Amino acid sequence: MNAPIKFYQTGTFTVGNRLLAPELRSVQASAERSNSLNSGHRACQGCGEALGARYAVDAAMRATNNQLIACNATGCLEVFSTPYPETSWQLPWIHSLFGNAAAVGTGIAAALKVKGKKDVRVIAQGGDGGTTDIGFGCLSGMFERNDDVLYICYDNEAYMNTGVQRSSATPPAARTATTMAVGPTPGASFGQGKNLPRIAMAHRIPYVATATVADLRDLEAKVEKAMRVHGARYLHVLVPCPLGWGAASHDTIRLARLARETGIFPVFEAEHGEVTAVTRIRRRVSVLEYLQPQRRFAHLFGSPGHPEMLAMIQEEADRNIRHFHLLEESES
Ligand SMILES: Cc1ncc(C[n+]2csc(CCOP(=O)(O)OP(=O)(O)O)c2C)c(N)n1
Ligand code: SF4
Repeated sequence: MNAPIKFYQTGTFTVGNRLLAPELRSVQASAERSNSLNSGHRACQGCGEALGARYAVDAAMRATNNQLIACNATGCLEVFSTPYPETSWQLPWIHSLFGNAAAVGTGIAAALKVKGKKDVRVIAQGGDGGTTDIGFGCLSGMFERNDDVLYICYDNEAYMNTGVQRSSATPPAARTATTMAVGPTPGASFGQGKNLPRIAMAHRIPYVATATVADLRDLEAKVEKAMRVHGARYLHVLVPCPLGWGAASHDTIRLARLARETGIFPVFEAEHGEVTAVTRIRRRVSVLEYLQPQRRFAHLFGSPGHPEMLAMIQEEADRNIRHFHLLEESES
C-alpha cells in the first residue's frame, strides 16, 4: 500500500503533493486534513501520544469523510487536550471514564445503528493503562460482540498522566514510580507479559494491527484500512513518552524506530486471528541501543549494572523476531 518513498520526503504539504500520486498522498500532506487534534494543547514537547493521535484521528476522519465520533478514556491524551472549558478536538468527541471507553464506543455505535446512521463511524481511544488494565473487560466485551468500533491504544508503557506508575504494558526492568530501581531485580518484574494485540487476535476480530510513530504513513494506512472494515478493530500504537521514559524529547521517533528494529515491538497486521503482514527489520540492532538512551533503564548499565537482565531483554526481542519472522528467513 505504501509507495517506496521515504516519509520525510512526503510528510509535508509542499513536498508530499509533488512526489506521490494523489491517492497515495499522506493525510497530513493534504491541505484538506481535518486537524482533528488542533494546536494549543498541553502535551509535553516530543510527546509520542500527541503525534500518534493527530495522525490516527486525521486519517480516520479522511477515511470516513469526516463522519466520525471519538470517545476517549481518561489519560494524558484526554487531559492535555481538554482542560475544561477548552478543547483541541475538532470533531464530535466524548470523554469517558478511565476504564470504559470501549463500552462508550459500543453504546454510540448501537445508537447510530438504531437511528440508521450508517455513514457515521466510531473510534475509541485510550492509553495502555486504560486499555490493558482497567478497560480490559469492556474492551474484550467489545471484541467478543464484534461491535463496530475501532479501538486505538496509545501505548507509552505506563500510567503517565498520574505520574508514571506501572501498567501491565510496562516492560520488564523499567523503572517507574511503583517499580523502583532497587533490589536484586530492579524495576518492573519479568512476568508473562500481557500482549494486547495477541489477546485481541485471540478474539478473532476482523482486524488487529500494531504501529509506531516512527512510521507515520504506515500508521495512517492502517487506520484507513481499519475504517474500511466493519466490526471490532484494534490498533496498538507505540508512542514514546519523553517524561516517563527519561528520554530526550528529540528522540521520540528514533526510540520508536529502535523498538521496531530491535524486535522489541513487532509491527504487524492480523485478520480474523491470523497474521497477514509484518514490517521486516531493515537493520537489526541490539536492544542496548534502544535501552541506553532511556533513564528508566539506567540501572541496567554501568558497573556492576545488570548484564543478566539485559540478556533476558535481548532474548525476548529475539523471540519476537522468530515468532513474527521479522527478518528475512535466511537471516533469522
Ligand atoms: C477509576 C479511576 N482510577 C484512577 C483514575 C486516575 N487516572 C486517571 S488517568 C490515569 C492513568 C492513565 O494512564 P494510561 O491509560 O496509561 O494513559 P497515559 O496517561 O499514559 O496516556 C489514572 C490512574 C481515574 N481517573 N479513574
Ligand atoms: S507525560 Fe508523556 S504521554 Fe503525557 S503528555 Fe507528556 S510526553 Fe505525552
